[in-house]
Amino acid sequence: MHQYENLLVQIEQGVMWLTINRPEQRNALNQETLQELGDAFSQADANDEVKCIIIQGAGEKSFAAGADIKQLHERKMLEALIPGMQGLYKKIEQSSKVTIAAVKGYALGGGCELALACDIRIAAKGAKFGLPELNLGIIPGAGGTQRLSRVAGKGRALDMILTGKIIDGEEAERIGLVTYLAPDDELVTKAEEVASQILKKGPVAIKLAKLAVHKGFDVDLETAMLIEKLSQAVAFGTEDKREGTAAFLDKRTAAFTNQ
Ligand code: CO8
Repeated sequence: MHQYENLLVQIEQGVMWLTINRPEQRNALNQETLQELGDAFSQADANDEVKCIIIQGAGEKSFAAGADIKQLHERKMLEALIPGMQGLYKKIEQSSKVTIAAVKGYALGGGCELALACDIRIAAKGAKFGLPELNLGIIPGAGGTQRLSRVAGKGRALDMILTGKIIDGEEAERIGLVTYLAPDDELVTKAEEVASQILKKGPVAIKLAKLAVHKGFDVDLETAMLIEKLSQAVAFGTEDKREGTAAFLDKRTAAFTNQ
């Protein structure tokens, strides 16, 4: 695994921990950090040892305070058309590994959008979520206008985007922006607990379940059901399916092999 400038990477028992490490800049996501995140995801996807990726921010104050405004200030119109942050977050959403955002402190703008691109969001009670891009004369451009609407509803997304208000972890849980809430000092434990459930599952079934949910969400119901059925047919052809069902009948823990 590469050594990065702005990202700490640790692999422990099937979990890759990615820690955005620019705490003095509130973990603002500059181009270098985004590139490192992309590289770490490529490495994770190619590594069978990794089943789950947990993203967190270094320090107590921030998960990620969004795109680096110093760099945004210099960016020209056509540069907004490159895949950039939106492309990276698509890659994260489409990762074959389960992704968890463990949010403490600020998750603003591109930081909130990064959490939204993950499969599961866990927040400390004191976390602060917001999409304040309109204050800067721009709009959420890394999936925020779409993913927030999808998890919290169009009305709440419009409210958060148009007012730029910042909500705490409890409010984020109430509106469905986060899945789990934890006391500030138990965030890591909660993330480990959720990851431990995922580690017991077969990697092929994880990939297929993610594919069916994510791809199915954006198409009509009939097509979505077909995606589910075809994904299930693939699962039925795997050794993991034979092992999982046999283990249940033998009253033992399944030993999945990713085949
Ligand atoms: N970018 C650059 N630097 C930042 C950022 C940021 N997003 N956030 C904080 N910093 C820096 C500050 O400039 C400051 O630096 P310095 O010490 O050198 O002056 C340092 O971090 C500490 O910041 P504060 O003193 O402000 O710390 P506080 O704890 O008082 O406040 C906040 C923390 C509330 C997070 C505050 O810093 C803040 O409001 N930050 C900006 C949040 C924001 O507006 N985020 C949205 C950015 S835009 C975006 O994400 C767009 C994504 C889509 C892009 C698509 C492009 C095509």
